[in-house]
Amino acid sequence: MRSILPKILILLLLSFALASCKTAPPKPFGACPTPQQVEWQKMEINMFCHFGPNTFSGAEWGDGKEAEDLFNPTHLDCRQWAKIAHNAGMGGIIITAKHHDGFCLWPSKQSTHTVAFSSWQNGKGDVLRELGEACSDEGIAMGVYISPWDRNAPSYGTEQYNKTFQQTLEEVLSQYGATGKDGKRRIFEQWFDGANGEGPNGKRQEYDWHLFNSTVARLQPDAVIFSDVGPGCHWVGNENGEAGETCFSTLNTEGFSPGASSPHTDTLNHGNRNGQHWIPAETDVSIRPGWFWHEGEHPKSLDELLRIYYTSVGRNSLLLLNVPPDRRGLIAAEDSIRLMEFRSALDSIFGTDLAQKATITASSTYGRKHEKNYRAENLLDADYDKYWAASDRDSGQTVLKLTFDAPVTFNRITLQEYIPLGQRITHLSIAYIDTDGKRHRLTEATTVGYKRILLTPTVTAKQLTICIDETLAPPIMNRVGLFMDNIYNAQ
Ligand code: FUL
Repeated sequence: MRSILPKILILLLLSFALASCKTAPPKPFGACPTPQQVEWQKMEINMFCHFGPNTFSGAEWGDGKEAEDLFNPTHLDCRQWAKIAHNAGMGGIIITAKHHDGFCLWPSKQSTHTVAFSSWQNGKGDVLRELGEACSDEGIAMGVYISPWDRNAPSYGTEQYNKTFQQTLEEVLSQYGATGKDGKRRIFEQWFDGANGEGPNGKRQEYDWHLFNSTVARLQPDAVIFSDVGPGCHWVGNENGEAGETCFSTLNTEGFSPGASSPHTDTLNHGNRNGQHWIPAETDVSIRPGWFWHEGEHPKSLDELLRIYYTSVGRNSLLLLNVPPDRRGLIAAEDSIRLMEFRSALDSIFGTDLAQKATITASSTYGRKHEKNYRAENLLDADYDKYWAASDRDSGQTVLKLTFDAPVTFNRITLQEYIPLGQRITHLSIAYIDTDGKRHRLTEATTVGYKRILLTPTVTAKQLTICIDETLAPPIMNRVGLFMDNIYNAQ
């Protein structure tokens, strides 16, 4: 008896020690986002504001020869823009600080084609300053579109222009932005247009992208840089609001640059499977036919906006919705009303998550049996950083099963991969068991990424199975949701 007791004690201690020891978290796979890119992706919808001389001339591309006095908003109120964006659930506004006509919405020292040379507010006006203050007050972020293509700059087409453009960036990125709690002005996204036409003297410019990007990184290290090829996020390849059904956030950029030398639009639309860099897609589309406000044009219908939401945010991309202010410098009432309808439709569709009623299990879970860090229940938890991970020894199919005490009726399924650890899923199929106990195939999909929304016929189910059958690495997800959309009827 005496000799056995210590052994039992040791065994007990050992098993206790084993039980309390935690498995190291799963390792990231492939190219992964920076924390800034994760925060950017969580914004989901932002507002684009095309505003400048074109608002007054009716053009889409000004030629750089327009008189400065043409720019003359009668009631500019950036607070109205910021309030509308905020109420529409958008996290930030990106303004065309300088479009292809070269006209600067702030008193730039690099140009004479600016607000300072107009009679608007006696040459003392500054749209960027007003927007920065408005965004700070509304608690939303500010970003800037600054076109490298400049149809006014006399030095365009020479090496000097790259330096002038760098100084232009310096001015904007060091003086403007939304003020954070620390009092610093922040620009959350720098938007670089790839368009590269002729300057005033008929010459084209070889852009020094390295100089431009490094200037942004130096002055606004947290800014996500948009261009056809990133480095922060990339153009989705069209202006219709449509990301590819297969949409990888990874992209191969070697040998490519923005503009004419960018990857094929089809590649931009789908990304590259297991691509070298994490450069997610941004879907830019206008609420109206033009990018700038034009007399006689009207905003898209609610149905069209919902379609765009499903094909952008619902396909692993961020939606940048352009809402152009009019000649008063205000967002027109019909656009603002449409945005509020859009917001309330999204709130009503996604307000009740029916998956919350489920008991959820996974055919495989990472870590030891007793560990709860990676369990399937995390898929129903709102905490972004709680996730389910499949066992790292898993190869082949992993099945998530949602079982309901009382059947649920739905037609939208949202899935989210935990992107800080990479994008892994490349195919899945979904089936359900109806109230009679019959099994039906429901839908299938390729990529998931940050967020995928699957549109299905309306079904009533006792059980739902998500079979993840093709991955680049064992799947890791942080959310599954089920919703009923009674507003947008197309599937
Ligand atoms: C394009 C520009 O040429 C359009 O005018 C618009 O600004 C759009 C967002 O990007 O490349």
